[in-house]
Amino acid sequence: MDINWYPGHMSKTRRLLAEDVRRVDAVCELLDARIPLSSRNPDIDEIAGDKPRLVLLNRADQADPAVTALWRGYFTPSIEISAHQPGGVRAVAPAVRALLSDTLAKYAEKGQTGRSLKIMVVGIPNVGKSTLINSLTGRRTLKAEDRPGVTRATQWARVTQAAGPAIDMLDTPGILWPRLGDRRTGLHLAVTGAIRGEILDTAGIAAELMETLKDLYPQNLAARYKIGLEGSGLDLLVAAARKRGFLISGGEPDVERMALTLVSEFRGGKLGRISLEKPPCQ
Ligand SMILES: Nc1nc2c(ncn2[C@@H]2O[C@H](COP(=O)(O)OP(=O)(O)OP(=O)(O)O)[C@@H](O)[C@H]2O)c(=O)[nH]1
Ligand SMILES: [Mg+2]
Repeated sequence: MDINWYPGHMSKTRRLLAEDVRRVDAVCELLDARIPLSSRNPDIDEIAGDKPRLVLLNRADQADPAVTALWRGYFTPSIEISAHQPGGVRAVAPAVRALLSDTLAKYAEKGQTGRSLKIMVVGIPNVGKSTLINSLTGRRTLKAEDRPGVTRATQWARVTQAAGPAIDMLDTPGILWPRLGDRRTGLHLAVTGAIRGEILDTAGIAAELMETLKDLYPQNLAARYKIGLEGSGLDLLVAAARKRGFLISGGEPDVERMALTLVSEFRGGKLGRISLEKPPCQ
């Protein structure tokens, strides 16, 4: 995939985060539950250093629940969340307190009962970091939109809890890493919306997505587009375009339009709850 993968400002953000991490007690790493491996920034290990870390498998509402359960066993500690729903983030504060139980015990020993826990929230663009923090604070102070690159600077927000200490959360701009591992990683980041649409070859990506869906979720595909599943991803895209009546002049199928439709319907959950990646060796 030939794209401008690593915007210049990201190395600067990376350096800033490496500074900020010194001032926090722990790091919450947001992954997209549909693509946990592809959405895991390999640079986070270096940025987070030896700080305690909690993996949050976000967009659980869009992922296959059985597969998410496998991922929870793969990453420890980890929890699944749906950041856009207040009820979908209930497990976060207790998990943070459990992660930092030693720190809390130390504060209690020193009589620092009012002291807050400081958490840095990191993850790739558009995974839901700002949305998560807004749901936790119950306020929409952070800008969150369905496109990558919305948050441009770090910002603190305080989460107060009925039980337990306040949690200060640092929202951060989404970051990618300089070298994309393999082609599949790029495909998965593209179809889930972590990479900007206008720099992508949508037809190529949609054809590959068709191919993947045919392997993993054939029933969902057949039910949504009422097509047979013989042929390549591109063949399926053409068949779906015809079925939908997406035609260009001369009666040829409008593959480009169908490609945009498929990606947008996948992102919108119209194909059902789908996980594109399973833990290795399962
Ligand atoms: N369905 C669903 N949508 C979500 C979830 N979490 C976030 N979103 C949506 O994803 C989009 C991106 O959310 P943001 O919070 O702006 O993402 P971000 O990680 O802050 O992105 P950057 O600031 O660009 O790094 C928004 O439209 C959210 O409503 C989730 O768990 N489920
Ligand atoms: Mg953001």
